[in-house]
Amino acid sequence: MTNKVYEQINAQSGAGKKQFSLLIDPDKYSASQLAECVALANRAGVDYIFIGGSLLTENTMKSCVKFVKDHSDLPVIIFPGSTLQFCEEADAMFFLSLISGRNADLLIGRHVEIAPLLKNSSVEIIPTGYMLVDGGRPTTASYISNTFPIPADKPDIAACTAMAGELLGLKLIYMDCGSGAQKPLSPEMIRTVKKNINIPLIAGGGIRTHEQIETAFRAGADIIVVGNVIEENPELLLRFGETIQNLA
Ligand code: 1GP
Repeated sequence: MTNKVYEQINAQSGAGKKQFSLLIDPDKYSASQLAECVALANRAGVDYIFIGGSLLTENTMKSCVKFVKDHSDLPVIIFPGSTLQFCEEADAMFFLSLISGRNADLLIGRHVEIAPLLKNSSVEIIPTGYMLVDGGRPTTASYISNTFPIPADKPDIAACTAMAGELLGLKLIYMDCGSGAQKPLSPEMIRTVKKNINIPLIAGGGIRTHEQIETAFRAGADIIVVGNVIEENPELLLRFGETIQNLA
């Protein structure tokens, strides 16, 4: 197993590069929409393509990963809603531990079940502390994970959780309001977490405008993730890409 993808994330974050990620939920894209979206991602300066979803019903994970790999040179990282979403075609997978919750299954249980398969795979495994933050309404992620998100106005809880994740040896923190959140992470939440950790910070959930992207980066996010809004309007990728280039 190589560490290529993580090394890229870590080096870019260390250099202060604002990184941009597109999240593709395979259930939400027809074949033609996927083709359009991947072509736009290639042109928009997207850095990574995350693929996965809190609940997939169509069994299209593998074909989606394969399609993206065949049509883009961007690193493809599985962002798994469940261990069923693992597939060998990806470059890397976030090995998520849901550290904002107290559901033992999502902290360590599922990991035990899939560990032997991952050990024998060539997919790069990135140990990631996943933190759900309240984004104004229950999301599929909070419902399916059966966990309470961190309250949006408690940055100190988020910071202590992220610090614990780092001390446990996790390599990344992914802080997320969940797909389709009403409100994205507050700048204060991002700033407080970032100030207290020395590992890259991914921020996502409910980001819909270039102003929100700018705010998240200025607060200290190393990578921002957009999903939902791109399903509705793929052309926005180009607009967002421009915003991010102008911030650099
Ligand atoms: C969700 O962070 C991602 O896990 C992206 O959220 O779909 O709301 O952009 P959106």
